[in-house]
Amino acid sequence: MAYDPDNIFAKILREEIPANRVYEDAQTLAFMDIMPRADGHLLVIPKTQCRNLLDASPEQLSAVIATTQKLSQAVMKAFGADGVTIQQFNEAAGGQEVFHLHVHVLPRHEGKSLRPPG
Ligand code: IU
Repeated sequence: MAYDPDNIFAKILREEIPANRVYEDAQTLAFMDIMPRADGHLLVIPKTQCRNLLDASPEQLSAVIATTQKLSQAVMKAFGADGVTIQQFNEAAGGQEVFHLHVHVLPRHEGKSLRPPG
């Protein structure tokens, strides 16, 4: 499937729309999810065009996963979490709503469920 350069995360990358950015390096950006399903819910994206996991290069995957690990450790510490859930959706049938590769980082506390989407 083709990459749409006007998807919302591409606009965040170009700073055409605001986002609560929490981390950035040469290859990745992370920002807070606008509809958090847990306190500290953030998203990690590659800076280069990529529709989803099915479309990702080894370099994009490696950069996104390295940032995901780093921020999982940081956000667990910041929010006193007991664990972290990593989620990633591919294509509409797989639950994807924004068509730029992104990984959800969801800090978790013992006995506490995720809030529903929306
Ligand atoms: P997806 O199912 O992983 O593709 O859902 C997209 C996520 O992006 C979802 O959790 C939204 O709350 C989130 N999001 C966002 O953080 N900022 C935005 O401007 C938009 C969606 I639109």
